[in-house]
Amino acid sequence: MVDEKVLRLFMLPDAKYELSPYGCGHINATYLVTGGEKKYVLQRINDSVFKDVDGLMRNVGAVCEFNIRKTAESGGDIEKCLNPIKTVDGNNYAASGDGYYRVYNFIERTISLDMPLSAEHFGEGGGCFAGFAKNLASFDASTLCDVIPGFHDTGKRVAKLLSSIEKDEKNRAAEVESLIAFATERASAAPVVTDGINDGIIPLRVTHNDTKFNNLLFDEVTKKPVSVIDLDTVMKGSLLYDFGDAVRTGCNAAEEDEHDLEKVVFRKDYFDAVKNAYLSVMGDELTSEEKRLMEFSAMLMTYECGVRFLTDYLDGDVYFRTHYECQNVFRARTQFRLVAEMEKIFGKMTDYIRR
Ligand code: ADP
Ligand code: GN1
Ligand code: MG
Repeated sequence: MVDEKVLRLFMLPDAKYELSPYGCGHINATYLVTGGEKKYVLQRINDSVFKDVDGLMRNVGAVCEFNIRKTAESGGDIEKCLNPIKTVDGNNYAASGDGYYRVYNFIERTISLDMPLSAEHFGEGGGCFAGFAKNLASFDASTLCDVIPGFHDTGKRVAKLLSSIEKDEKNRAAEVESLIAFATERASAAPVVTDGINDGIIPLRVTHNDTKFNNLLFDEVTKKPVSVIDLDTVMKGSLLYDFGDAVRTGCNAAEEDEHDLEKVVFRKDYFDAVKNAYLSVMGDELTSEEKRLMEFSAMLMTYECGVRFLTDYLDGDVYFRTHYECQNVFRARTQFRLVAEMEKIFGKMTDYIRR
């Protein structure tokens, strides 16, 4: 647990603040800060995941500022925008002891949800992510640093899995043979989106890159989406990454680490709702190749996430926060089952290979 003295490094009104662990992200350590007139969110930035904390916080600062300006221009409520609180030195993060910390305004009267409440609700959430991409369309992407190079380069993710299988440092590969087989059978489809980018038929845009459902905040009463959060991975990317990753969490009827695979049902009505929402916001800008690959991207991003969970299990659970032994195996199993369910509706991933 972090010491609340770290808060003195930030420009916060004097008060006797208290910290309590908050949210259920897999990467940063998040604390709710209470005791003052306003609440805040303190995060210890995971610097083994984000090697360039300074570059990361420059991205976050610039994107937040841009988003606040756009929101104000369109008459929106800027209190609902994520906004890093300055340190006493005028920075937007502070180094303290063994780590790096930042403080955000707490977005009041909101909740986060791991799953949408209905197909229509998922459409609204997906539309909010699409609106975020649209809002940032005029942001100069060349000013953003690649916080995690190749973050959604699925081919590279598969290559990393193969190398972890080869090393098998924790002697775990034999236990997960069927998952490894599932991953390798589909490996040839991994580069479809990156190939499209390299061929110039899929455009690069400023994208969020981590559009899981609990990276949205909802009004606690109306349950309407009010904010996009977790801006750590905002970089140049394909909108297919954002669409596909949103489908991964929003269309699964079960938890990300569900143990009972029978419960892992792909909700096609949720998919239709989110696809329509994306098309209504971004439809005019999408190329025909992007439209062709919307179903595929849902399978690809779910597959990629399964590959990453499986790799992390083989590496000894060093990347994603786990709460019990083998959680990464359950996470990978669920992702792969969801891919298999999608393949029944959309056709095999490998059917989408163009070249
Ligand atoms: P991680 O990268 O670990 O996923 P997030 O930035 O997504 O971290 O934060 C984790 C959780 O904390 C979110 O899912 C949300 O519930 C909550 N949260 C984060 N920032 C805020 C905020 N500014 N206001 C309210 N809740 C927040
Ligand atoms: C992580 O930070 P969080 O929990 O929102 C991960 C995503 C994965 C997701 C899987 C920076 O997201 O890429 O899709 O877990 N974020 C990072 O649940 O690796
Ligand atoms: Mg998060």
